[in-house]
Amino acid sequence: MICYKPIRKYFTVNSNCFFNNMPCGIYYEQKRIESWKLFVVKPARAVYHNEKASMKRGFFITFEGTECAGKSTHIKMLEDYFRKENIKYVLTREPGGTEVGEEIRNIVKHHAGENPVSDEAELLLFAASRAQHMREAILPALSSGTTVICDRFTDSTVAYQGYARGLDLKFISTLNKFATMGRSPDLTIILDLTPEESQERIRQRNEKEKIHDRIENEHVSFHIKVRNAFLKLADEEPDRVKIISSARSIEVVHNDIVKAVRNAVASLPK
Ligand code: Z5A
Repeated sequence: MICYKPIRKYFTVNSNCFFNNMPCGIYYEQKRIESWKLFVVKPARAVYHNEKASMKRGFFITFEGTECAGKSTHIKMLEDYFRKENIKYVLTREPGGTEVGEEIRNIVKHHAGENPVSDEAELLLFAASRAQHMREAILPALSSGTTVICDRFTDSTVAYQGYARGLDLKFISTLNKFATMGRSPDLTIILDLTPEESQERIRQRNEKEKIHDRIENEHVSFHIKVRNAFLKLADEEPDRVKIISSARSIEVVHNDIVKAVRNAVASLPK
């Protein structure tokens, strides 16, 4: 039952145990006492499924971008590609992806009561949706070896609540780690559009259907901050985050997305 499998400076104990249907590994810090040739282990932290604790590992892709950047369009096309290639995947979104998350989604997107949702409450609502989503849907899928495509994730919180609303970035980073149990995407595709292009697509969409959307209704300066934040995130983490211009034909954008996915899968440690 105890499998002492040295992983860098950790031992994994009980790596086959489950908690709330999720594979769970407990890592112990290892200290070697030379003269006795003994290992003294001390509990360090519990880590639910992650790549160190499991043999199977699904690929985790997130899509980000400003309003109307084409996420839904391109996620659909990527689904078609995965189906053709017989790649097992699940599609999900944030906020949402679970019953609890979908209820939260309705509040953060459409709350129109007399008293507005505060910025702080909004941040915590996104985090609550994510925490539920990770435990109930994303981690179990990844641990079964299924690819997960998620429409928006932690980078949206950094861009919207952090850079655009001005909430504390360090706190957001801690909150994101807490909600995700430290699991970050393997690949994040940011579909990039200038705010003007984005506003034009919103205008065209609104001609067909206009629904009250709190965040979409923010001033253009807010959306400029969001876009700049996404560009900065790509600059900071070039291995994970890829910017793909969405101001080109749908087919050209799709081909770039497929290339980015194939490259990222190929570069995963085996
Ligand atoms: N949010 C947050 O603040 N913090 C967080 O932590 C998280 C989210 C997770 C979710 O809204 C909101 O929550 C979002 C951020 C915030 N709000 N904002 N703003 P959502 O999920 O409902 O909405 P969205 O993510 O912004 O997506 P969207 O508006 O539905 O757009 P999209 O999916 O990116 O675009 P689309 O529907 O695929 O395309 C829009 C139109 O453009 C459509 O007519 C297409 O045919 C057209 N299109 C797409 N690609 C092209 C190209 N290449 N050429 C021409 N036309 C194109």
